[in-house]
Amino acid sequence: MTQPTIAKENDRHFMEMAMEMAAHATIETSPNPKVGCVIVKNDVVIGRGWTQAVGQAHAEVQALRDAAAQGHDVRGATAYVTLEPCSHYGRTPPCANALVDAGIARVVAAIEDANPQVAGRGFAILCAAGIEVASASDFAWADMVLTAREMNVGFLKRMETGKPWVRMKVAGSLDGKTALPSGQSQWITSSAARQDGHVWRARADAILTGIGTVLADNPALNVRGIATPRQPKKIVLDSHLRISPDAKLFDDADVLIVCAKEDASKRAQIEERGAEVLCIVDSSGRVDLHSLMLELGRRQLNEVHVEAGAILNGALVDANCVDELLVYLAPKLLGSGAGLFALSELTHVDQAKQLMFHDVSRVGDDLRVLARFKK
Ligand code: AOF
Ligand code: ZN
Repeated sequence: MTQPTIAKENDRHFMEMAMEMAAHATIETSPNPKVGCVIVKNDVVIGRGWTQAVGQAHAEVQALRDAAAQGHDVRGATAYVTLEPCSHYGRTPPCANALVDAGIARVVAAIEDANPQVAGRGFAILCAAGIEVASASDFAWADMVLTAREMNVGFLKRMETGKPWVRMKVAGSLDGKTALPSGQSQWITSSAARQDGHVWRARADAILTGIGTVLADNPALNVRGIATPRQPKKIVLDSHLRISPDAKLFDDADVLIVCAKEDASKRAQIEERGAEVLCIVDSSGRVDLHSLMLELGRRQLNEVHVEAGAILNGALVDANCVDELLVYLAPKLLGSGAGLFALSELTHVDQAKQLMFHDVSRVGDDLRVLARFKK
């Protein structure tokens, strides 16, 4: 790679614009990453683009088309992209070739694409064609690297580990209770916080829950009250296939029931409702959570949103299957009642699961905390 280590005067500004372009990409790009691109000539932006719905144009191609549609000549221009241009024939042809063919002279990309089919090959194609290439790390733009990674936290985790990014939503009183001992839980957090929860459901590729929650609440488990171009997949962990075929969640979208024990007649009833049944069992006869996550990764789910009860929450956290907690806390005390996580008992405080606060904000009357597990 030709490696200029000093950024040009407006490089940061134009990369920030490329980041803004990426923010226009919708969840319909999934499983593809959200990418933004601006093409700049003589310090003037002549093309803008962002990743379209899966199977359609990538950001670079959109930006080249935008420049062409306005009659601009992109030869000799610089392309700023939030991710390394792709090098492979996937659902669409390689963006690196499109940039070369268009006569782009310089490419500044925020980060390398962790997709093993790309992983540096996009940069190599550009360099081989004599294009000057730089990445945010060449310029020591640590903040840009973080922002670019954050945009595609699920895609990058899946590419790096084969598993989706798992975000677990919990809501409770300030003393960490989700329900009274009677089971009553409606409502502890405010409607603003519950609505905010739908925004997080909407950005996920799947919503995952346990059979306990389905039997207790009969949730629809879909996105409501906000516009979304598609509903996430619904996944229920139901070891013994106890779900009723009349459960509300079968009414729409794509449903996957994960069990640990075959039951042909129950399977047939569930399949009759248009859902899929998958048996993934571990050596102790329970759903194998790690194999499940790998399976969800194989199915190209980037982000999984968990909304479950304390038992499944605890099992997923104990198995280190969770990346992030999304916690809503109401300014109330309930005293006794169910907690947020049924974790295995520790013998020493040093064994506590370690997290870092990623974001803390107020939503309506409640507090919203995003905390990430330390790896
Ligand atoms: C880019 N620009 O805007 C995006 C990229 O099946 P395809 O052809 O759509 O390729 C998908 C892969 O392309 C995806 O896994 C990721 O590696 C890359 N995404 N690349 O140059 C873009 N969205
Ligand atoms: Zn591409």
